Amino acid sequence: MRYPTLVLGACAALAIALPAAVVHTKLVKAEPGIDATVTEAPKQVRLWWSDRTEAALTGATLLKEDRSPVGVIKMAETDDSLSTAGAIPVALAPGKYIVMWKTGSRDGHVVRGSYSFTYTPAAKP
Ligand SMILES: [Cu+2]
Repeated sequence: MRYPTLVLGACAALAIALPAAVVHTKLVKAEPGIDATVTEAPKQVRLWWSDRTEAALTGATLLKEDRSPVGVIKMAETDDSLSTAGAIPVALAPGKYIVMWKTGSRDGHVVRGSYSFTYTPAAKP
């Protein structure tokens, strides 16, 4: 019997032992929301994960749409074991922002990703 030739990294090998969804932590929800438009300047970023994460391995950087840095968001644990949150260190001007995040997966790998949101103040009457 012949087996298909596969090139397996450590990650893929683990994915065979465990369902792939279990291996790597995913971002499931965020506040400000993923691709959301908010009318009040957000003061913190809160991220909800598919698995418990180590706050020490979790962090985020806020960027402007042109990818210039706005500030580092220091993530800490919350009362919800599946979420972390951190303060936005500056008052945000209206515009589109990118949250670049990283966290640790159960298999020890660092997972990174990003999402964007837009801050558009409500029109004054
Ligand atoms: Cu992995």
